[in-house]
Amino acid sequence: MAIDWYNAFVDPTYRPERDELICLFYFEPAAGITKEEAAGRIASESSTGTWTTLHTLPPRMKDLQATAYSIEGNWLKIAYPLALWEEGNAVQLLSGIAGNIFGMKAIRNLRLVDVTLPQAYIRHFKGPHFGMEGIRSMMKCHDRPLTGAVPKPKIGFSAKEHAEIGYETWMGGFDFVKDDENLTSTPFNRFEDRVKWLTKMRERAERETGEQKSAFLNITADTETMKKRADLLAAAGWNYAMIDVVVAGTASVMTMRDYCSDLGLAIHAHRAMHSTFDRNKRHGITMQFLAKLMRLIGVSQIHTGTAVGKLTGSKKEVTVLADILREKKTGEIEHMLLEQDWGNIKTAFPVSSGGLHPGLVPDVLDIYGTELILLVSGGIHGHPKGTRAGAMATMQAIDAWCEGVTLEEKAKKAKELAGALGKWGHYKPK
Ligand code: CAP
Ligand code: MG
Repeated sequence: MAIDWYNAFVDPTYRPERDELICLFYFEPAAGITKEEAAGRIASESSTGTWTTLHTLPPRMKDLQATAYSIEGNWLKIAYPLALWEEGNAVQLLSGIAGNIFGMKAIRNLRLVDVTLPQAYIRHFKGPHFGMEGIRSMMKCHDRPLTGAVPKPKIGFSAKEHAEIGYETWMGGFDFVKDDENLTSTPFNRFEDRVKWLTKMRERAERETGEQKSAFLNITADTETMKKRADLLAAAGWNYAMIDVVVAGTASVMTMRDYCSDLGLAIHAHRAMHSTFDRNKRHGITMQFLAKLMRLIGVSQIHTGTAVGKLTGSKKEVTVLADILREKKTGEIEHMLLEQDWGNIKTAFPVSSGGLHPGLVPDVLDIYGTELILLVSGGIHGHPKGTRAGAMATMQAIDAWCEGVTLEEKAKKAKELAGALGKWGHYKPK
């Protein structure tokens, strides 16, 4: 009797069924292991198999086996029967396709690049509550990027100081104030106090500008605490909650999607910790997959990068991430993206943030167009004339792009923008 049966999971003649999940992996076999042997192990251990032949193997098991059906160089496609997966349980999906296989000795490197989710799988998920259109109606803003900023320095302000900076941000024309990913409820800035002070400042800014204003207050904590904080936000008339979705974990984000939806709260998803697993091009999980998972679960928006700012992510990656969130259907891009039809799942906003300032706004809008959330934080608070002038300079930069004129041209009549260009020009932080 053979020791193992991994080759039973490899079939280059196999053609996937319409209701099967398809995964694209990048893989490198360990020394002495062929690509077929490695592929068999990946398909086997992420579905029904194990390292050795078994005494008893009920025939129906065959129908549950995943099949490695395409091996092109170091690129592998595997088809997974629908019956393997619990309806509506994205956490279980990760246990399968992002589980043990990443630790196999026979695989030197493995990267989960993307997955095609069939309608038969997607229909068990609700997706985003509002969709981009719903967010735009909620914010009464339809013809430009939505804008926001995090008070900087990231953490250290009292709740009152934080809210006063928020007021200046709103008065400069921005739509949102955002907590930083590491600001939750610290001794010097308690969540409850921040809600109280920001609510006061929001009402004042809305009264004085006549514009709809909002904020992404960070509720990240254990799930029960997140529920209590979401209740507080809804009670104070807010329409958003922010969650660090990677560190909070897929299970709690699923719970909070429904909880926030019932409260009428959109979810702003920060992706802190994503770079621990998506930056290495040979091992880990891509941001494409994370963005897809979060749209499926139902966040309203998630960070997708700038290509020109201080954090990693190429122009191509950023563009692909925006499509994953905004498009009804996406086509295959070799070695990067599998085709996807989202069916009734609503859209989500890409969020561009990280080292941006007014001088980089045209670069970002050239990539994204106007369908995004643009977060410029250090890039407004660092303005020579302060936060409100920095926000005004950013709005002027957006106007310049929409009018098709250069920033320098616009700055002739826009002193805040001139001030920003004077300090940063078109500097790309690194
Ligand atoms: C940006 C930011 C965001 C990053 C997250 C920061 O501040 O608040 O957390 O953009 O990265 O803490 O760095 P600045 P990403 O605008 O002052 O740089 O968007 O890539 O997920
Ligand atoms: Mg931050």
